[in-house]
Amino acid sequence: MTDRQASEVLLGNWTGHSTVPSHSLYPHQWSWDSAFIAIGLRHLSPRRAQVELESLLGSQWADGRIPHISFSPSVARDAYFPGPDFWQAITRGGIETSGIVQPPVHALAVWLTHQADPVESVRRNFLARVYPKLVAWHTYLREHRDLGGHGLVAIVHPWESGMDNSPAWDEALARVEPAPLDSFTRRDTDHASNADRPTDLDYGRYVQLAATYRDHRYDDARTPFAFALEDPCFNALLIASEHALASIAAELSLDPAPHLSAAAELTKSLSTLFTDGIFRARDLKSGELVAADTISGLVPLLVPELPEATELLGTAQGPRFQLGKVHLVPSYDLTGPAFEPGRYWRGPSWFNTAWLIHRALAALDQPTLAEALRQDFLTLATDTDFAEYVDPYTGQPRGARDFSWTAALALDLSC
Ligand code: 2M8
Repeated sequence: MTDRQASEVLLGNWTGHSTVPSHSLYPHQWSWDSAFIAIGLRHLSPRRAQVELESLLGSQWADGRIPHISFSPSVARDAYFPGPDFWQAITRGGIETSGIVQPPVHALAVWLTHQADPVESVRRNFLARVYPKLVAWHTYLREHRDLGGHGLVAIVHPWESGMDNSPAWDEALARVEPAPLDSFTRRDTDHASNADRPTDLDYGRYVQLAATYRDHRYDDARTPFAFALEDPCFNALLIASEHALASIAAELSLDPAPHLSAAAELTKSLSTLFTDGIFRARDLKSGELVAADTISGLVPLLVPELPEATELLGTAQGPRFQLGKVHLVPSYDLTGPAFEPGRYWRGPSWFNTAWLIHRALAALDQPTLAEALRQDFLTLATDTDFAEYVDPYTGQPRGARDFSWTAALALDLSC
């Protein structure tokens, strides 16, 4: 793996103030992509990594939410669906955005970016400028999105999980009346194979859910959410980010205690999602834990001092995910009834989740597993031209190539 190839991908996808995940499939700025991208960019240019995160935070709403897409005015309005005309959301600063969110990995990215070059960070006053925005983001999630009252954040759209067509959402989505298929035009299948993407029926439901939220002006108290689930990955990343905020606060000579206590409370609440050796999403409509094991349920391995860590690590290595025996970490249970090795979040292995699991393994003092995962990651990233995702059995590339977070995280793991 050469750092030069990864750097070229990142430079090619840079737009002047942020990085597109892929010029063809995703030609705007995505929220959690930007966080992962900054984690790699910090090795190329710490300043550019700071700018990436600052520009994302520039699209933050007055209520604190960081929208999942920040639309670029220089890209055709219909280049991506759903585009700005669908979402009808604009910030006070005049930036057009979507109205939903994505997993909160940003504070962790900010902290890692700062650490890459503390002198440049202090010179640009980076932490002091972004800290209040990150606090507002977490406050939005905790105050507006604890829809179940369990002390956990709920997602209200599959896109909010970042794992759009995960089998974990099937049952909840089946209750949603899809928007008529002739009422919108997909653009994703212009750039990627139909077989690698969500189905048209999935899209009809995604559109319906987003339109309902939009039609209620993205008001969390008033929207009749047809889809609301507590996702383990989303909440685990919030916990990891609260720990990062504690480090940032200490660095700024502020009190880290509120962040540590928020992290402790969330960690306790997260335990209520643990069953059968893994974390599962709670469907707030049925009140039940969803009977589908996905990579989301392994991401809590990242949570410091997780009481369930040993059992969870056993599950990662067991038949459902075969950590160390297949490529990276599959997005869904290899033995599950809905497993498809090539379809997006229904089986393929992804580089961002592999990076999260690698980080967890290193923190859990599992050097052999961590190193094997790192080597597999670096080999696959270059062999597949930085693919968006891969078949867990064959390593065959799927989705986009020259994909930004694949290149960024490869750069991070090679340093
Ligand atoms: C994918 O999601 C978008 C919608 O947000 C899409 O399919 O059009 C997901 O993989 C998501 O996790 C990712 O952030 C986004 C951009 O890379 O693409």
